[in-house]
Amino acid sequence: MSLELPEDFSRKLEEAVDVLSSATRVKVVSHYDGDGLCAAGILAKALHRKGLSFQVCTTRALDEAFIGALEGDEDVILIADMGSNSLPALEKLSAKVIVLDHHEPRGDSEKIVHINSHLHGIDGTKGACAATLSFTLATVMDEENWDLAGIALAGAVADRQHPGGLEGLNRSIAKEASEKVGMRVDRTHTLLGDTLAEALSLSINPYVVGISGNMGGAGTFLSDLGISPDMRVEELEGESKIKLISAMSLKLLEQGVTAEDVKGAIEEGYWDASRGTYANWTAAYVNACGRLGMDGVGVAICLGDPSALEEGKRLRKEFLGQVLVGLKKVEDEGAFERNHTQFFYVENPSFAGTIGGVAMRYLLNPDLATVALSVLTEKTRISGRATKDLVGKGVNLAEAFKESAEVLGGSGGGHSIAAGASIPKGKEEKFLEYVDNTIEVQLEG
Ligand SMILES: [Mn+2]
Repeated sequence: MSLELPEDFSRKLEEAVDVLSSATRVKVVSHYDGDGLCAAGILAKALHRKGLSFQVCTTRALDEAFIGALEGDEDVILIADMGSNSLPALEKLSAKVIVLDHHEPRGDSEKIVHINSHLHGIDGTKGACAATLSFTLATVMDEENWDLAGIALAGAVADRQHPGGLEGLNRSIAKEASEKVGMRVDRTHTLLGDTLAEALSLSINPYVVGISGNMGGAGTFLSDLGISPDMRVEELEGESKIKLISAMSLKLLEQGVTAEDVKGAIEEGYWDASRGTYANWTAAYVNACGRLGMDGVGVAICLGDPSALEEGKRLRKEFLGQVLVGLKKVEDEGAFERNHTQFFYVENPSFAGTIGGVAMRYLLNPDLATVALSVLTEKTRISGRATKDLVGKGVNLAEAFKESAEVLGGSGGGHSIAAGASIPKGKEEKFLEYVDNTIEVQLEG
């Protein structure tokens, strides 16, 4: 018994397995973010188990230059978390190309084995990510790969597809994995760290003013509740746990956070029995690796390397430390507001998406889309986040970013709720104006 999938989706996966079974050398290309690295780890493990010769590489962007450089000895190129918007360029490669993507595709291809959740009625913002698509392919290759279900869901968590509960393919995997490999879906708090004070001070989901990024503040908050700041996180149980979560929720309400995000202090947890850890924790470590440019460590964690896991724990603290500095700046200085958007600047573009998403939920105006800009040497990288509410009213950030960036000679895309763009430096003002106007049109439509 395997996953029940739409017939056209199953056919595509079979086609990909056929291509892989006759491959001599495979190149796996994936995105550097948490989901992309989990996808790479799953594909690497599955290819290794098949005894295939392969190489893994990760990238920030799948641009023309990068695609050109893919031409090599490999006869199969397997691209995850990207590719659906680069099909014409990928068609020029001499190798057989397989694409596993969950971003809204611009088209389809005859020549490429193009697997995109959107083409099979599965929403790529909530119902499927690159890691769950890669995992699905891996299970079609071999049932043995079901033990990688925790890595698949770590990808979904890294892409933040889980708040409010899993849907679509993600949910089917969790359900089936509970029978096959003992996965357990429960509810857990989001605190992760050695001591409670440390875990609270590193917390960004939720971001609690006066506590997040503030070890002293976190310690006082705990002491005032009669809980020892030095208590180990795993010892937090019973009454202390209820007391702490209630007090945090109260602080979030005072902070003006929406009821839905207040609930975010408790989230769905996916216990990965094959590894003895929560997929949510794996996601946190792997995500940090990618954000700090240590992509290889992230993939190694997915492959089960214990020393990589230790390194991932250290990198998570470093990553959050930097993200919290950016968030404190937003907390102190706020954002610039336009009619439908609010924007601010972030130095490091690798942190912009995280800072934008957290700032929108816990610090800024929830009625406006959030745009974080990073001005680099030649171009400006932009990351945007919308709320579910805005998307429900017609906002599609991917389209707004794509259209606005292309007019200015840049590029953009992503999802309706989270998008990215790259534009020539100096065109920021124009871009912000176009995005604001486009959203206005979307809201009227
Ligand atoms: Mn992804």
